[in-house]
Amino acid sequence: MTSDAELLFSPFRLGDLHLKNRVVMAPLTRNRATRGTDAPNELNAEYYRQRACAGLIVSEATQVSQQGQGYIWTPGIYSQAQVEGWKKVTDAVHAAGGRIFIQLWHVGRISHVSLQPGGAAPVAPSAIRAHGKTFIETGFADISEPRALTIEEIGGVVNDYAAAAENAQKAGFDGIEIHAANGYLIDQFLKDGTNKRTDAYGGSVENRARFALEVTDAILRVWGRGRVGIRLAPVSPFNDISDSDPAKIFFYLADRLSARGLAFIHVIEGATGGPRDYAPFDYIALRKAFAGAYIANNGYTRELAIEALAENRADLIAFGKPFISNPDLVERLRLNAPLNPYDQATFYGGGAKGYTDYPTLAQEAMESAGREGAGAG
Ligand code: 8OZ
Repeated sequence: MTSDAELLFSPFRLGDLHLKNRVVMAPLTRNRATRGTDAPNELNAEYYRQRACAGLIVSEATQVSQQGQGYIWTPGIYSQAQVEGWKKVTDAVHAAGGRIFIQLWHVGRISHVSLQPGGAAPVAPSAIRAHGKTFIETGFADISEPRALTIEEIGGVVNDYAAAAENAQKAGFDGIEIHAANGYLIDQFLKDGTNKRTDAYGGSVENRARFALEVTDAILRVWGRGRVGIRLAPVSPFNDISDSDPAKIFFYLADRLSARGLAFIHVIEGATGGPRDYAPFDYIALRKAFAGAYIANNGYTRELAIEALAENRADLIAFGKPFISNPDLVERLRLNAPLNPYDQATFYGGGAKGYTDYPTLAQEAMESAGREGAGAG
């Protein structure tokens, strides 16, 4: 193995945490929380335990309130049952030698009335409906028309994040990733395609970043800066979102987050799950504008990851889909072994199939030895 490849498997100090390697499991929505309570369960604990080889696991996006939910069977962190469910997950990951942050999520306008408290309209910075579908009990459905949050309500949503951050401590997480990407509530405030407010939360970059920074500060009061990071998607159009000048808002935000000593920014480079060169953006400059660690994400292969670390364009690399189908992804990357293909049909919803039944290399070897044994007999 070349020394360039070794970097991916070398330890890293993230905030005040020691990570055993530079491979991050990206947050992945799987819609397998317990029906009715949205609490994580034993199957979810087993799934995360299997993937504890990652230097850091970022949990699937987890709603901070029922209002923050936009898809069926995604987990929450606002009830006692959810805290207890997540404790099973964190205990399993820690027992297997892993580290896990929870990704805190409010979907804003990307929701459906059937998921909202009292069947109400989803909330957003401005009453602009997203073109697209969400996933509800009966299947895909058009995203509902949102209503604009009042200025008084915004403080309440910030409090929901703070309460969720406290619950995350009770549930035994190692830290928090704030989900500010992919067209959800924080991103909706940041970008001018979705934020048409004329109060202190809209207009200038300072105003559009206000909500993100208030949420960050509320979480920092609970956790301290060594344990908090944020996920950003400067140019991604995912969930019908756009901004007229992404560099302006994201460089401002990076500067303000850097001043707060946040542990990391986790950046989706390009279009989420799509082209990395979707729109021009200087990620190297963004990294330089931020004092903490830079986690790179989106379409990284072993080769791209090794190259990004060797060229000092990132500190850590987050892998998404490869982690779905390869519980032992770190070992496979280390050995440059083939990866199991993933089955897109089992990404969202369902049970163990396509979730906890992907084999490790060792299991594959045992199975083929078993077959050979049977053939010889
Ligand atoms: C896929 C399906 C539903 C939600 C994201 C939380 O993109 C998500 C998500 C992805 O950040």
